[in-house]
Amino acid sequence: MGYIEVFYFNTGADSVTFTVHESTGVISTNALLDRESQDVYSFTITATDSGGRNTLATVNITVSDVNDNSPVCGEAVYAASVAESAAVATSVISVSCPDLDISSNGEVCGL
Ligand SMILES: [Ca+2]
Ligand SMILES: [Ca+2]
Repeated sequence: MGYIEVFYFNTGADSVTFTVHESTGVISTNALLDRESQDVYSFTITATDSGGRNTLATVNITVSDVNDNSPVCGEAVYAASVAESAAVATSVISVSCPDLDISSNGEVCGL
């Protein structure tokens, strides 16, 4: 008989965040994720057969972004002055309100 029963174990540094089902190999989250805190996880899976032979594989998981942050302005109040003779389209002040999200979730518009 072959050693057809395989057991999977997560042995990497990020094994607290992800667990691997011992018999199915399905990897699941084990904690809430926050892409703005950590966007990539890497850990090692050990697959062991019932005869004790094993092999390793590296699992890299990227956390995709959701729009869970609002833009944050550098100042609560901006003050500027402009001459009454200013031409149309004269620049007055620039405000910056960056957004921690990425891609379209972090694009700030409407200023
Ligand atoms: Ca956002
Ligand atoms: Ca986000």
